[in-house]
Amino acid sequence: TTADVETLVEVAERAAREAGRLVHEGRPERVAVAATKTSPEDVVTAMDLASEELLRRRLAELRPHDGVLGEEEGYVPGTSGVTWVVDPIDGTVNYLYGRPAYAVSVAAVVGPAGAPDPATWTVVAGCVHAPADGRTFRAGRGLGATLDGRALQMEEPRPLPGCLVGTGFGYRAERRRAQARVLADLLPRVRDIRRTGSAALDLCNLAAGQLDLYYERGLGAWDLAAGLLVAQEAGALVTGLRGAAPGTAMTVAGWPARAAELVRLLEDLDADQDG
Ligand code: LIP
Repeated sequence: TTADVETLVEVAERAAREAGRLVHEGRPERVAVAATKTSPEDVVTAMDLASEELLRRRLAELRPHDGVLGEEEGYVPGTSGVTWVVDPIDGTVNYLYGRPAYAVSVAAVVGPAGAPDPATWTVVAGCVHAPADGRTFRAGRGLGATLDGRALQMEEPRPLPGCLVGTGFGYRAERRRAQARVLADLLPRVRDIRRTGSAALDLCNLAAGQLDLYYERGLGAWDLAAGLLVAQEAGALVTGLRGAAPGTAMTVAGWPARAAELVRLLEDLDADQDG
């Protein structure tokens, strides 16, 4: 029901804000260079773990019968049919360098038994909280999406050559070579490309009109869940290639007609293949 969805959105926001505070206030001043005792990467990993632990603790307290899937500690099933899909820090490289484009992403999903899968889940509530730039995106299925309480509604963008397109890259060299090849074909056909470094924020920025389109290959469920709902509730089509659901193979998001155009282009470029 609407009240149930509203409750889940409240829980998502409360958990995301709390973890966001921990991550933001706990970031050492000069984490990127202060590599005396541990490496900067270790600091980030430790904060990822601490943030996920806090999320799990708070969700267990507020929603004791729900399951949780998190980037760091995997899937713990529940009994209620609701599973929380959490990313304790989305945009860890930005976090490492003190760049503000990182966020805590918390979503509630329902679907078949087992670990949540973007091919079969329904995301019902989500919050993406970016503590360093002080923005909070919320969405409830059927209830719309907001940024800091203001309703988000996408507008029809310009034709493709005028579109600002967000994307992201995987971490492995072979995947990156394939992604660079796709980019070489795409870049001359669009206004410009942005690589923000947080998939969750890319989807939210799309909802807020700061991007016209977004695509990325290789997303994890935790990168995708909350941002997907924010984008959908703001009017975006979020889809995969060749009729597939959005997910690891490919996620494309944007104003429906324009997203469909980008899907066709990415299909022609075999953007879902490494070869
Ligand atoms: C990252 C993303 C980034 C994407 C990377 C990675 P992390 O998440 O959100 O935009 O391009 O592939 O998944 O590792 O910072 O949680």
